[in-house]
Amino acid sequence: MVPLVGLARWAVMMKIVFDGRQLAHAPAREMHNGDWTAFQETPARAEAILAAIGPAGPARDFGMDPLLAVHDAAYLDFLKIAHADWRAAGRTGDAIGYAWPIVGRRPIDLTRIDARLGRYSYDAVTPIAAGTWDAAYWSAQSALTALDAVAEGASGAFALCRPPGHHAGRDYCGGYCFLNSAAIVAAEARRRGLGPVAILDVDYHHGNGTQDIFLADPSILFVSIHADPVADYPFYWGHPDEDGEGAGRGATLNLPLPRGTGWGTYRPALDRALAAIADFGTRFLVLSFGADTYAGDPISHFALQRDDFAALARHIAAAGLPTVTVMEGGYAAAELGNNVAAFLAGLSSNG
Ligand code: Q9C
Ligand code: ZN
Repeated sequence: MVPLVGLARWAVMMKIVFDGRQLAHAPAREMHNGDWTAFQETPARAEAILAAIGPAGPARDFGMDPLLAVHDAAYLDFLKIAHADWRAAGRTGDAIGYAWPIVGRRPIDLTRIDARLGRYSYDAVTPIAAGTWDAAYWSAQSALTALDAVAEGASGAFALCRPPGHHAGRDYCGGYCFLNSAAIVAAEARRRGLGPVAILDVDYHHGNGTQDIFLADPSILFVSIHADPVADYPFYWGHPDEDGEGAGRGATLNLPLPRGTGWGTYRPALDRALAAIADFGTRFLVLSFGADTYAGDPISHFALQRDDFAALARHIAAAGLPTVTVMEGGYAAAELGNNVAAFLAGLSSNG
């Protein structure tokens, strides 16, 4: 094998799961700052990561039950047929909503595709293409396969989830996400008696879907380090006063950071996150990993470098918890593979 000159080679020593059917989701474009631009969450992202981290094992099929433990059945039915309904309505291209029922409208059970797109989504960056359901289904199954490896005794496993999941809630898609793999893994880990379960979300964007799913649930801790939503997507979630609801008060922790954040600012927030995870009595960790905190990310504004991903991962690994890592965002195509490889190498290290 010819070593790559000038590039650190990162040895990734953990089970990696990916299913080729996850490539089927390939919308053409998204709404960005008032214009149509090329869709960022491309199949090429997964291919770049695979090229850098080595071969992946296939997903096993755990069926619909673990998905239904987190998502609304009517939402899943909608996702399965939304693109076909769109075509049946005489449309071309990808299905996308243009009217949303803002909070306070009655949940009327309408059938028109546009009404249903609005009902089950909250933004205009998440088109549904012909292959979306299949890709999202196998993305979630990859995550469940990674969980299975850890439940069988592996210290960690990585699911190359794509499409990502952390912006998807119980009954909505958004932020390029359809099925919330991190939440599905967390709920399934709890069901298997592996808890207490914590979810640590280190994607650049707040994991609003994951937060919503467990907001009133005291049994799963959700901790997120992300760009301050005052200035960044998803705007309406991820503020520091959001700490859970009802019985779930105290089981949500939001640590927003300013634009420009590098490792020096990030690390103290990570220490707080890990302290909360330890205090919770966590015995099983689900890690929502986004590489969009990278300095060169085209849609984000943090300043982490490739080596910082290794340091970030080593700090998390020092907690010594069985961990399922699921891929979320990361859009700097040329560096994405190396950044993910650095992160996974750091996770595999012992301290
Ligand atoms: N002007 C994930 O990283 N659009 N989703 C941002 C910036 C939405 C990101 C536009 C970003 C969604 C999984
Ligand atoms: Zn993101």
